[in-house]
Amino acid sequence: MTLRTNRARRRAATSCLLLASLASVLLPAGASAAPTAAEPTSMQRIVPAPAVVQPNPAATYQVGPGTVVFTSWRSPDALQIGQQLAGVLRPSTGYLIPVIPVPPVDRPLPGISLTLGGADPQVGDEGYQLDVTDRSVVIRANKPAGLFAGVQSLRQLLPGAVEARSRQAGPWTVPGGRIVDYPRYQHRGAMLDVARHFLTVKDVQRYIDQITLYKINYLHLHLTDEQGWRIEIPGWPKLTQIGGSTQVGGGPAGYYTTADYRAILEYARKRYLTVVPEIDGPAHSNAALASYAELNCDGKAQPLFTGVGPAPNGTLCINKPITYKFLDDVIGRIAELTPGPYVDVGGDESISTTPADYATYMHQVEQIVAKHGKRLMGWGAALTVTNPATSTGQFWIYDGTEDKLAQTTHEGATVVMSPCVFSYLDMKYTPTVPADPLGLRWAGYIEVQTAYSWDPTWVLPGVLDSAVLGVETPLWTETVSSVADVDFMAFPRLPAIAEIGWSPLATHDWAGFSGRLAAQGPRWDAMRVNYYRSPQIPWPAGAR
Ligand code: TNX
Repeated sequence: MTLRTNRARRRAATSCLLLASLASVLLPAGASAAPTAAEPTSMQRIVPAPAVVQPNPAATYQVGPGTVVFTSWRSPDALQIGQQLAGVLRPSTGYLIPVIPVPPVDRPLPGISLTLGGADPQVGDEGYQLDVTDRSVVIRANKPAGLFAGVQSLRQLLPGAVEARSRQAGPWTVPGGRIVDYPRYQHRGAMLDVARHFLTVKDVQRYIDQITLYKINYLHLHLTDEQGWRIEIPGWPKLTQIGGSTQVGGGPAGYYTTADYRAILEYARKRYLTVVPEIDGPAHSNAALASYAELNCDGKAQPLFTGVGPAPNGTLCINKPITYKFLDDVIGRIAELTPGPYVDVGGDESISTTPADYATYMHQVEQIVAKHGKRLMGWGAALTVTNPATSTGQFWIYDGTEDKLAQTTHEGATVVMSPCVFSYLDMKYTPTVPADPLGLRWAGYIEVQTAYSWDPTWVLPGVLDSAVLGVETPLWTETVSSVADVDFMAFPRLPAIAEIGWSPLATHDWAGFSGRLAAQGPRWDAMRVNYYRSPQIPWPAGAR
């Protein structure tokens, strides 16, 4: 990271720390209490906290050798979700767990039922009801996404060992009671930077498995930056041949072929996760400029850049028509491949572009995005110039653009909250954790309690409440180069952000959260997640 960017970012970030101190005043009582050692054993152990939980200590359902998963008749979605659940249960329990579509019944069948339709309307499209008695578990939802969410809760009601891929000792008890659950915000995102260090399709799928367990429903893929171009674009083969050849620190890297990208999209679709592809510009573009000489103002290709921070000349040439032909091809291609509503155009840290040139670039780009039928998403600065009515901004820093960003929400823009001092998963937890070289410091240290101590309603002053779509937690990968690193930086902070996005504000409570988070430890052990054993969390004895 260059000193210049680091210092500028740090200055911009610290004004946010003032807001952080407001958190204790604005959040409900209990939010700053010390962690308790009490490990929740009942239904109250789910992260993110469900909207309504009514435990029934008199009842427990036992998954046994005869347990069957029943799914709604003639619903390929329910069947698929049932098979996913059986895929979790079979290896660890050793049971057969058949998945059987059944017609509607008056009384729950003995077993686990995944039922589409007829749920309380207040649970909407992503919520669910979960009823556990001695005889049955019934998850009922209006839409498949809700059934999927209910299954994630059911997994968390079972002992963590259920996640192991080899046979474990039971019993496989589900605590009794009723849950009625639905999200507070429609957008609960995670961003993965596959440009600074490349992550394979398998690595991304592993992350998808981890984040969807916490009801994350958007995956923002940062596909291009100074150090790498990671997506194949027909007609522009050198983007991946040259731009995809390396990464931070040098050495070989990689890119997604169209088939690879489709594999990510399909894996995400089956987990009710919407992919938001990002093509950053006009800055953060050295990989493209190294691939094609004609994209440079002087017609000379940039050398590849494998350092950290901005490349010396990593900005696209604003006044060359080929820049926009290139963007039309790139954005057109990813719009064609990606089913979700957004194409993200970046727009961050354009320090070497004049405001007029920045506006010229963004105005062209927003027309290209609209032409290809998508909604523009961009880092906060982009919204200082784009049409608010057709744009979604991502708030990340107090760098002078935030007032304008907040203002645009009164003119039709929507916004997603990624405050760097709370939600940046690439920051260190403490001055010494993780050990160098992993983790950055410029936005401060983010221990788990800090990641949990904010709310989307106050983090961007002046924002229109109804324009806040939700939250997103970015993982930048300048220092992150393996799945073990990804695990360590994301867990246990990512579930904190997921809870801020999903759970009603009334459930926000540090003591409760830290206890519920502790219950995830054995689950992550079973999943072989390399999580940070934060001393702030009362992990159960025996957790590795
Ligand atoms: C700022 S957040 C950036 C990224 C870096 C990150 C490192 C944002 C929009 N820009 O390019 O990777 O800091 O923490």
